[in-house]
Amino acid sequence: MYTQALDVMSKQEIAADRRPVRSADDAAREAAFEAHIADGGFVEAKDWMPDHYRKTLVRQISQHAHSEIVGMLPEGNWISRAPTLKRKAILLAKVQDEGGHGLYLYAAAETLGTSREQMIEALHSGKAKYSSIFNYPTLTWADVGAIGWLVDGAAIMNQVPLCRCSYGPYARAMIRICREESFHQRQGFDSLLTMMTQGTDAQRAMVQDAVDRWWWPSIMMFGPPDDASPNSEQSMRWGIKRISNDELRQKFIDATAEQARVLGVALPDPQLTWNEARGHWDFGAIDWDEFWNVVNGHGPCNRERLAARVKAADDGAWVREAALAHAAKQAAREADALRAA
Ligand code: BYC
Repeated sequence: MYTQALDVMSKQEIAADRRPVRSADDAAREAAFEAHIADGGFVEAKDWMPDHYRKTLVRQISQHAHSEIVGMLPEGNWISRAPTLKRKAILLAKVQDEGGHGLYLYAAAETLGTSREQMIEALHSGKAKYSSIFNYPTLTWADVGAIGWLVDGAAIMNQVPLCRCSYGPYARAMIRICREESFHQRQGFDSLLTMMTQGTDAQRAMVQDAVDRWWWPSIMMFGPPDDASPNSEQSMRWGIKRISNDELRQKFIDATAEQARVLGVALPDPQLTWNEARGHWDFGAIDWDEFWNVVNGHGPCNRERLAARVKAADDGAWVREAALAHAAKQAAREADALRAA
């Protein structure tokens, strides 16, 4: 049996995991696994895999699932206040999509031997992380557009390479998710463009204010710089991550700087300039203290977000209990019918 541990490995465990393997059989399996991955091969749920590969995937996929579910909250806050029926229908569909993404991802993580309950418990107890970005508040309607444009835009940049992740169930979930994320990004851009081109001065100022607040947190979504990213080297070697945090961040900034021009908004970075020699946009220093502060639970909305998830789980407990009782009754009835036949 594989271990079902959800916890991130401690440094000692990781070191232990990398000690010379115990038996010749294990060594051969590990070598075959590494060669299969190096050859571009995929891994399926029933295949043998090193324990650390399994744990890394459970960590990343469950955190990704939590991000989708917690990510419903900032935008959900605006469903009842959307300015038109069209925008309300779009927002409802988007938030519902995020819930669906969470479910695909929890299901993908379950194929690795962890349970939904374990993952939810890790989120509620604060043991598991979720994306830093969802700990910022949505103060105006323009924040909904800015989330679509910037947050979903960053998410797509990060998630398209995950469609080629070496773990098959995660890669397949990501293909479907990315299709929907691209609609999410476009609706955000469209909403902001409408306000910028057809709106009032006050609406244009509201868009600029939202962009000012979401820009830096969005580029932090890609995670710490490569030289401060403890998981990257191994995850890249195992084909879990295909492109590094910094490379993805640069690709996102390059694409977004051009889109900002079309929108007519300024990105809040005086050092953002096109570098002809590099063929990329240069950008200013990221405030990594702010990032770690938010990741470690001290962002503007961390408490509120977690409390909302815990309350939703508590409020929904009776539904889960009723569904289980109903399923047990039905199973008993079917067993009786079988015995009688
Ligand atoms: N926020 O070694 P690193 C969405 C943690 S949902 C919080 O580089 P890794 C959407 C990291 O977990 C988008 N924590 O890690 C939904 C690690 O801590 P642990 C969510 C972060 O895993 C609704 C430590 O920092 N996307 O789009 O190699 C509405 C060191 O980092 C963050 C995903 O989850 C962060 N931003 O790389 C709208 C994508 N960044 O776990 C939109 C899948 C880093 O060692 N995940 N940390 O304690 C990934 O691609 C990778 O996990 C990351 C980090 C690039 C995020």
